Amino acid sequence: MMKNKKVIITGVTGQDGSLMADYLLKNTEVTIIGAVRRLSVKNHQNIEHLEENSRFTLVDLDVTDLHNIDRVVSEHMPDFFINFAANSFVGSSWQMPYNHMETNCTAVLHQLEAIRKHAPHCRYYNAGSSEEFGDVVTTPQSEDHPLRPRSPYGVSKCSARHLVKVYRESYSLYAVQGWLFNHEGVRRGEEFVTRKITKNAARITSEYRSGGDPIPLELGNLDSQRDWSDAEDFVDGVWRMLNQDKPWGKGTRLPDFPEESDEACLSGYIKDYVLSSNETHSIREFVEAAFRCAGFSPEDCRWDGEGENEKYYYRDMCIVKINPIFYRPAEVQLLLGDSTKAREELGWIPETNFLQLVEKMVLNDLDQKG
Ligand code: GDR
Repeated sequence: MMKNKKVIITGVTGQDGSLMADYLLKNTEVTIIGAVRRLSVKNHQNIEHLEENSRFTLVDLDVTDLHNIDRVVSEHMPDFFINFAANSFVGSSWQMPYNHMETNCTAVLHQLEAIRKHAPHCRYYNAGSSEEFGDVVTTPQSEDHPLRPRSPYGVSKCSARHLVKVYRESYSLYAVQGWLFNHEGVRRGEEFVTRKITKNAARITSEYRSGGDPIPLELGNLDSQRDWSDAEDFVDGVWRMLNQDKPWGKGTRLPDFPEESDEACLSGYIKDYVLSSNETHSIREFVEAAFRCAGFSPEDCRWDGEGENEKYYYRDMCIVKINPIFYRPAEVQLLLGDSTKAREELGWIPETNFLQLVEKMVLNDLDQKG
């Protein structure tokens, strides 16, 4: 049934976009149109392995260019449009708030308009974020938690969410925006705290083993807590959100879906879902787990000092210290998701837990060093 379906994926060179392409090529028969922003230096390392695949093509697309989006949608007439293009680094959103609003929100409006005009049958997914919950009032956070963003990034994602909902309800589009809690992996950008830690744990290990005197890793707030998952688990959840009328497994089909479902009818039934591991860990715990995986025995590691002077030692060697430039003007201190609905209604089952994720990332980075 999926054989002649076309899927546009924006942000296809990034972690989530490239994993989505891998997932769809492996598990479905769709063809993929990967949308890439033209850059003077090519950044295709995450999709190089797909470039010979006959079901995978590339198209130039800048999501902030309304006319460009309009043309790509009207020429390709996609069946699915998955928007992973975003400025996803929360920390930069205080320095470039306009860019965050334009890339993460106005661009979503361009996409919804193009779909409404040219391809109203197209199912649309926009990447939402746990950052929309922000200054949380209840823990854990499920779909019912209010939107209380703490950063321009969070505001941009909340605004996009309202647009997606309005277009779904006004024009009967199948348009959804999941709340994705933090999701990581070996393709994660190095500015995000998990990859920064695993890369530096690998660097420090290699320098220490070769008798050097490694420069410590510098971090900001060690006490914020995040609900981390494997991004590979999340692309499966996103595809389930785009196919809520599918019987995903025994007892997982939404009970009140209409038997004969056309898009207009479906749009009244579809929902936005939270994807999360349902566990939370501090940055400090991630640091400890990463160095343990890299071979530093926990008995020989210790935290010492307080606030900006806090340091992490392996024996008498400082391996982590604080640099206040990594503090944010406003912090989301605690995130803990509740993805019960996605698990029960979409049959979504994440496979990788926190420690497996840390280990996978550290081993990959050690391997690249070796
Ligand atoms: P986040 O991810 O902001 O949660 O957004 P990030 O990894 O950047 O920060 C997580 C937490 O770590 C603290 N922190 C540091 N963060 C970075 N980047 N660098 C540091 O040196 C550092 N030290 C401490 C941060 O203050 C924060 O509390 C991610 C992104 O992928 C978003 O796009 C996505 O929407 C959300 O996850 C869900």
